[in-house]
Amino acid sequence: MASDERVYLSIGSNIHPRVANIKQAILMLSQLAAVNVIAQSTWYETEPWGKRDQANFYNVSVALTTTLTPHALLTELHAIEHLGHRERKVHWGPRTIDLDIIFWGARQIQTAELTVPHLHAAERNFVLRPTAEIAKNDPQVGPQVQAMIDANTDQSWIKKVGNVSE
Ligand code: A4P
Ligand code: MG
Repeated sequence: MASDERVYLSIGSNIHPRVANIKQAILMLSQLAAVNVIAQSTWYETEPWGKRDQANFYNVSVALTTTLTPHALLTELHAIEHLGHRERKVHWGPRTIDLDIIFWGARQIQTAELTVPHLHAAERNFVLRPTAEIAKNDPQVGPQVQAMIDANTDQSWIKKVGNVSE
C-alpha cells in the first residue's frame, strides 16, 4: 500500500538539452509502477553551486509517493541517471541528469549510501525554493523546508523560467 508520506526529489541538468534531459527523467519516474508523481515545481535556471566554473543548471523539484524503500528508490534513480548517460566524473561538476532525494516525509536516514534530508539541502537555493513551492501544504515537510529557508545564507541566484525550451 502506498504510504501518504511524500518524497521530494531535486532534479538538475547543465548539459544540453537540459529541459529534455529533465523531462525524460520525470517521465521515467512516472512510469515506475511503484511510484506516483504528484507534483512538479516551476522550472528554474540556476547559478552553478559549489563548483562555479560550469554552465548554468536547470532545476525542478518533484513530489511523489511510493511503496519502495528509500534504498530501492535510490537504485531506481541511479538507473534513470544511467539511462540519461550520466557519467560520474567531477564532484559537483557538469551532469546530464542528477536526481537527489531531498526529503522523505519526516524521516531522518543516515546510511553509507543515503542521507535524508539531503546533506546540502539547507544550503542550496536551487533545492529549497522549488521544493518549498510544492511542499507548502505538506505538514511533515513544509515546516522543515521553511526552517531551512529561514536559516539559509546561500547567495547564488535562481530565476523562474516561464517558457521552457532550452
Ligand atoms: N547519496 C547520499 N544521500 C543521497 C540523497 N539524499 N540523494 C549518495 C541521492 N544520493 C544520495 O552522488 C553520490 C552518492 O551520493 C550517490 O551514489 C548516493 O549513494 P552523485 O550525485 O553521484 O555524486 P556527486 O555529484 O559527485 O556529489 P553530490 O554531493 O551528490 O553532488 P550533488 O549534491 O548531487 O550536487 N548547482 C546547481 N545550480 N544545480 C544543481 O543541480 N548540482 C550539483 C551536484 C552541484 N551544483 C549544482 C547542482
Ligand atoms: Mg546527486
